[in-house]
Amino acid sequence: MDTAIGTLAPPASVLPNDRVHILKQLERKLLWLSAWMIHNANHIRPNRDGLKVGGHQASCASVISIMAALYFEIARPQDRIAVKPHAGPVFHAMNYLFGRQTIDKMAALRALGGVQSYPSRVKDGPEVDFSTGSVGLGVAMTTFAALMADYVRLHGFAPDVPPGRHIAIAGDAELDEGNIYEALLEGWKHDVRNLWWIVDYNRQSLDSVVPDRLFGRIEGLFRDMGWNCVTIKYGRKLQAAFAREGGEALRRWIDDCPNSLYAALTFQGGAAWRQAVLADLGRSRGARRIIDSLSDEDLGALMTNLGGHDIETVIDTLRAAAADGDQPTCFIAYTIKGMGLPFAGHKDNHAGMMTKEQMGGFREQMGIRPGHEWDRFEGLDLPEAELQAFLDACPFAQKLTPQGRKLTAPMVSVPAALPTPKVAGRKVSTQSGFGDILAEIGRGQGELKDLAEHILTTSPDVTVSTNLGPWVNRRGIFDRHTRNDVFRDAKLASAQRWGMSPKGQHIELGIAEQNLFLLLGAAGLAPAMTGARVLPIGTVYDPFVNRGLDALIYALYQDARFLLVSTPSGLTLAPEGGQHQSVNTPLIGMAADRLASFEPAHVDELAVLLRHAFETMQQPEGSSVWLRLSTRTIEQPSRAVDASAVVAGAHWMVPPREGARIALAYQGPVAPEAFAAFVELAEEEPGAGLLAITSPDRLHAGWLAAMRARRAGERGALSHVERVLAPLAVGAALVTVLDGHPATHAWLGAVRGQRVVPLGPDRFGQSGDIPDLYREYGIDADAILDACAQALLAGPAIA
Ligand SMILES: Cc1ncc(C[n+]2csc(CCOP(=O)(O)OP(=O)(O)O)c2C)c(N)n1
Ligand SMILES: [Mg+2]
Repeated sequence: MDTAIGTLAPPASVLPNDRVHILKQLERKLLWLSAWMIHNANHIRPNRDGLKVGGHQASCASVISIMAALYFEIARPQDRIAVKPHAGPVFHAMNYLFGRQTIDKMAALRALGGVQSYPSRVKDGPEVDFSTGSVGLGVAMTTFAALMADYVRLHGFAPDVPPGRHIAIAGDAELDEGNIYEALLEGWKHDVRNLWWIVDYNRQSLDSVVPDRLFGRIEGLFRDMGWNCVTIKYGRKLQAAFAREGGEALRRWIDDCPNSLYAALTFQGGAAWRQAVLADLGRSRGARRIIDSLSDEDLGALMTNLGGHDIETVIDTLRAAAADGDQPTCFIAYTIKGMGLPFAGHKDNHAGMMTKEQMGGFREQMGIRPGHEWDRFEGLDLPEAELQAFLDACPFAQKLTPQGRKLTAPMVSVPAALPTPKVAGRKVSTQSGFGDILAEIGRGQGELKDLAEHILTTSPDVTVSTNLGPWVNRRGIFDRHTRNDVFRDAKLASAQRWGMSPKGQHIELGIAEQNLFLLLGAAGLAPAMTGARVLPIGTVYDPFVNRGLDALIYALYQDARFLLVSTPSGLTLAPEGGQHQSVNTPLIGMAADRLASFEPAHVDELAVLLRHAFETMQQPEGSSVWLRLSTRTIEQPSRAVDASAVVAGAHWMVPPREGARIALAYQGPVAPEAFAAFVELAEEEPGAGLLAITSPDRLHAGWLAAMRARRAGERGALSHVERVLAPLAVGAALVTVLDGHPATHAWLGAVRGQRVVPLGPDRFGQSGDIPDLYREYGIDADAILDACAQALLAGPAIA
């Protein structure tokens, strides 16, 4: 029997009707507030610089029902959620409804002190679990956070914190980022659990509508990686229509409709839908009945009733998945970009914004009085008390209560000095020194026990070649399942004894450097995410820091705390050639915020810095640490180093005389060349100094800070580098050398007016041995001496 579509009973939902009604009211509120926040920033707030402020009303609109379903019904306080960057305003509106976001901050969206354009843990506050912005990274990060949650649980850290689910709300175009697939593969290897990715499948990216055939492929990829894949395609109105005579033809028509046509018809509205559908299905009596029974407006509403906009369907689907177990699950929720707004479906709507007139119409449609745009419950048809009671009862509302908010983990004690191998007089590399110290910590004896238990190491398939092997032999590889070392069981000789167990402390990764940094990011956030202190150490070849750079910066942006050990580095890798010889990494270390970068030359300095790293990673005002190491063995001095100077970035091997005309400064494994040159230099210039630079980054940061402090009136502020260089005459020469880009040191001339001659490779490397390459790139002893002579001869003129 024929019935009008509106009277057809849609499929049963588990939600009572009054609850659905409240949810729909709150959805309206989220849609309004997110659009208004962006409108206010662009059209109402004074604009002083003429710059477009921006914001993404369409991206917000497409994900309203998904986020409402998640945050109002499904999410629990212990869940950790990454929100697609362009839905930031929806997220802030949600928190506002929960009573933990202010109007002032929302009114200042994208302005200084306001909520950030994209959710930021550090700047927006603890309600943000994962910062997002560089698309793809926030999604992939949830995989590693899920892995870390298992790690923490299986090690018995933070037993009082209930295990949660890790959830990413992803834009569909995020799935174009390669790092997503790297993470999928790695997640499969580690058998990650309790992970959901909910894809806002609006089939639109920034520029355009995405190709139709793409998603079939992507779904297959997820399944191949052991994920469950659930498509949330049609809403309940459409499902009801499909159940009618002719409904199947209608379903086929929509299924076959190209993404771009569907988007265009959505934008055009009901009359266009009627024309297009009838052109194909006009001869199907049933389909015709369905369509003819509807007004243009109702037909438009029916044809755009996709699953991702039907909150009941979304909730039912997520609930069912939650009950189904802990298998990673990808939800492909069909949506329309800009749903409910005038530019819904238009391919150019990514940065599209409603005009003032459109916004006025939208305000009226939402029942909001002028002047009441920010009122929490304005325009909703329910009593405030009822809405408030609903919000208070949402499980997620407990997230930021005094009990639920901001987990912190106890500090791990670090001994006053780390066990340091007796190396004086021997030829040793900083890389092997690192391996030895870590292996010794790995014994976990006495005061090292606490430290040993909380270190987590990881490496993208360079565990052995970065000297982590001995540590791993002692502490084992982490795996959710115990797996024996087959070689060991068969009594086959191997230096690596790699049994895997839930108690292991090394996470072995495949060769995907972005995954390394995402894992370091997740592990480095473990105190806040899980209440457990983990001291993560990641090793990677220095040049391949570049390969994971965006993920490194992403981890730092969130203030994750970890130790990065990059080794080997530079031309010193001689026979390996230009692709392996890093040149730019010291400059990255200087420019990266929340990362203190060091390059020790000798093992005693390394031991000081390693200890410092374990301390500063845990300090609220500390940072992550990067140690650039080398496989070049060099003779180790017998001396007592000044630990504070090593940490501050430089110490004199040979202090200059007061008023010296020249000093030679070296960094890292070129120390022997600097020493040799210095012996000859000192014969000519007895007052010359020899400076060991352990961190151009710390020197530079300290210098900037001192200058800022002096400008702020703190006249006595003085930085380490200013003190170190003070004995040199004004205008004295400073010849600097490192196995890295010379710009790393060139700025030193600005500190006290020294004439710097900076040496270091500034071109791609090539295969060779150290003598040839150091000569070719001008960092051998002869080149250093030539530079000294040039500097001295030039006198006060330009060297
Ligand atoms: C790494 C990176 N590249 C480019 C951008 C610029 N960008 C921002 S959003 C976007 C497209 C997003 O499309 P989608 O993920 O489908 O989100 P939607 O707005 O459709 O929900 C692009 C290319 C970015 N933020 N990050
Ligand atoms: Mg999209």
